[in-house]
Amino acid sequence: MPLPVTPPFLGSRQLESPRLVLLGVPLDRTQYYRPGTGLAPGRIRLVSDSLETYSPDLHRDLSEVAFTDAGDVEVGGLRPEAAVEQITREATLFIQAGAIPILVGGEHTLTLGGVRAAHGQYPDLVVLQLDAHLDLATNDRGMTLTHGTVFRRIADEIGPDRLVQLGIRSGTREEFLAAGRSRYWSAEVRLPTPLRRELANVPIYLSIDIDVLDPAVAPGTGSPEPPGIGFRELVDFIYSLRNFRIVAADLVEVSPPHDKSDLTAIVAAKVLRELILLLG
Ligand SMILES: [Mn+2]
Repeated sequence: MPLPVTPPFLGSRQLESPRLVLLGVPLDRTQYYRPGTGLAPGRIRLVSDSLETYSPDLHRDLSEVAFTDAGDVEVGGLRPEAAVEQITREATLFIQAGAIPILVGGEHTLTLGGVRAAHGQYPDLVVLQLDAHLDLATNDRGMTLTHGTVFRRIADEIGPDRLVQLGIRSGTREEFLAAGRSRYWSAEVRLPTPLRRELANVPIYLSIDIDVLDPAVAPGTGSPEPPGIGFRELVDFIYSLRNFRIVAADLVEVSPPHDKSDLTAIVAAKVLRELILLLG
């Protein structure tokens, strides 16, 4: 079972059968330029207390949502492959119990665990990735599973036609060639109307890399990539998924040691609040 944490995320209640479960995943193994994402789950929980439980955009309060912070997945000291197996096991338990897990990273590598858990239950799963980077490398400094290769591994497992990549503005020539096989990719954070219709009744895994935002908005991340969208655009996109079947989600790559005045952690906490309220 996950480790208990103090304090839990804003508005968390201990419930028999929660609809939404937050799981911290302090995985921080493959970030070579500047590590720090392992500290994010704790920091995001801590700063979430500075927010209100009520969203004026959604007219909804966390007290009206069956939401539990279940603590952290124990990934300390594990290699990425073993950590991903641990994440898959724990996320699967919650999905089988009828809950929507929201994984809070940690590095983007953890998404493979969340996707495996969701794909095990929903074979027609589509992964919707919001990210500055394609993360489609076949190999990253000799390693096959890192936050730079994770969507290549996901495409290998569920099929590239099950991957939608938005906000993209960075990758190698080879990664952009690989992105040509994805269901869709765009620099914009927007779904064309025909694709929106196609995805309307499909189970969706939503993965939000905080670096999809402009580094001016979210400086505390491992691989900042100017330019990028603003906070308003990100939450409006999330609201636009209101009628979609989101079965699992994650928010990754916040790096507290590189943050300014906890700004990125607060942005992440507010994105999570809106996502929890929307899905609840
Ligand atoms: Mn990423």
